[in-house]
Amino acid sequence: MPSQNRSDPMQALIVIDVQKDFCPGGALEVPEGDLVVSGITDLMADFDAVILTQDWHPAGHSSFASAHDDRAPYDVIDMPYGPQVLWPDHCIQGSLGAQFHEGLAQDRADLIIRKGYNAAIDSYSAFFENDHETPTGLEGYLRTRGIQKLTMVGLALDFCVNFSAVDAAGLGFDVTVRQDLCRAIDLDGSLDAARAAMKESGVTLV
Ligand code: VGL
Ligand code: ZN
Repeated sequence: MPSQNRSDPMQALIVIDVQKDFCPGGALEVPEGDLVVSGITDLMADFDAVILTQDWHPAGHSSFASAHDDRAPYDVIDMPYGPQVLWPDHCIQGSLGAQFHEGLAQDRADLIIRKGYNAAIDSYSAFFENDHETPTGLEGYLRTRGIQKLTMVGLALDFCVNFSAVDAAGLGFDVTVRQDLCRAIDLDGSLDAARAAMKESGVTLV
């Protein structure tokens, strides 16, 4: 339920990247990604605030394998900010695949925060780009609204949900991840590593 009492902490639902390209048939499909959509829409009524993130890359983004000579999707390269998985082209600004899944009640969102718009750097987290220091502005938004408790759901559990949850916990937010409303890509043990990283950061996994 939304907070009844003024002294109750404001609670936000953070919905990560529920976009067509991350659903079956999309450019970077997450297995069963579409199965979380109706449950997420149903959950929105229980929160004081609903925030959606949208992966939003310019064409030719440096996280795309196609932007590098002799590289294939899922190769890992060294970028100035650390290792970077190379992805198929996905969530290109303005494209159909960048749109939210049609079952997601996007009208319920107070805020839609886009990320990954800088060509030279990827941004898995809703809080910081992959250099772990360039902010997206979401922290300031939450703090100025007095929101301290976050529940995260969406795609993909082992990438953008994981990085968002770990960063939020590191910033001092109280973070719960609803795994039943997430799905993972699971590259080379990335799901187990993500679960361990979230637990280690103090994220509550349910
Ligand atoms: C994501 C890979 C690349 C995600 C976004 O939403 O988890 N993964 N861009
Ligand atoms: Zn992306």
